[in-house]
Amino acid sequence: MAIERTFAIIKPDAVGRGLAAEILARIQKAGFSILAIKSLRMSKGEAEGFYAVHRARPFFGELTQFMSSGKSVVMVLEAENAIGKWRDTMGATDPSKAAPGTIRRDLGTSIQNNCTHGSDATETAAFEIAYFFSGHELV
Ligand code: FUP
Repeated sequence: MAIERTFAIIKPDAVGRGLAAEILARIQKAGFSILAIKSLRMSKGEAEGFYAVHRARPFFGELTQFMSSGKSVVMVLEAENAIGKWRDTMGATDPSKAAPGTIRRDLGTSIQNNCTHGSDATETAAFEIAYFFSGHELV
């Protein structure tokens, strides 16, 4: 299997609860290389652009409000099968349905406040990485 890149976020709920280091430790333990990392607070507009695919969904307003409510940590992770591997490490979107030992199950508190984001396909990973990182940050 080829080395792949995925885009990950430690969301404002997790950063606000002091869980960034715990999540970074799980990322390292799972065997990812962190190719790029930075901390930022998204504007509402940036969150809307990032989640544009969900524009028509009823939770879009609340989701983008939440994502712009505080600092996030955004990252590019590299590993074999990084996209699937990171989604497995995070667990299902709803923490109450996520498998034991996953980040969302262990640390998430609701569907919205589920601590982390991960790309769901090659094309979305490319879009999401380019949304937050320039080429010179990825060498
Ligand atoms: P995921 O790929 O697991 O992040 O899940 P989705 O792409 O389906 O949803 C994106 C984000 O929307 C989730 F992380 C949380 C939020 N969401 C809600 O707030 N309410 C919902 O009913 C579904 C998703």
